[in-house]
Amino acid sequence: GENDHNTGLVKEAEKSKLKRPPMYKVVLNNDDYTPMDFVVEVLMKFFAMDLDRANHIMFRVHKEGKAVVATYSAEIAETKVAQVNQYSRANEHPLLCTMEQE
Ligand code: TYC
Repeated sequence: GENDHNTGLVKEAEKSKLKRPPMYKVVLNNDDYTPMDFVVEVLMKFFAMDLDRANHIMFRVHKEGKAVVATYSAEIAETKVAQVNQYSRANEHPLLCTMEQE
């Protein structure tokens, strides 16, 4: 930006004001026990995916071990992770959802 020539000199307070909020990847992890249909249901219910997209992401997790489902601000990512893990536990499945800063 216009302050780039001052990058090393501008106050920390001014830099923080200009910085974009950190974004977080919401990750779905594979396991040996959660039924494929339940994973697809979760992706449709909490991430507004249609059936074809949910199946595609589910199989990516199944084959690769994990996959990024979506990227959000910290507060939304935390909410999605909590909702998925609570719903999985309520249905007695070990499905694990995690988040990582981009
Ligand atoms: N591996 C599971 C099975 O064979 C399916 C599965 C897919 C589980 C994705 C978790 O995040 C997951 N039933």
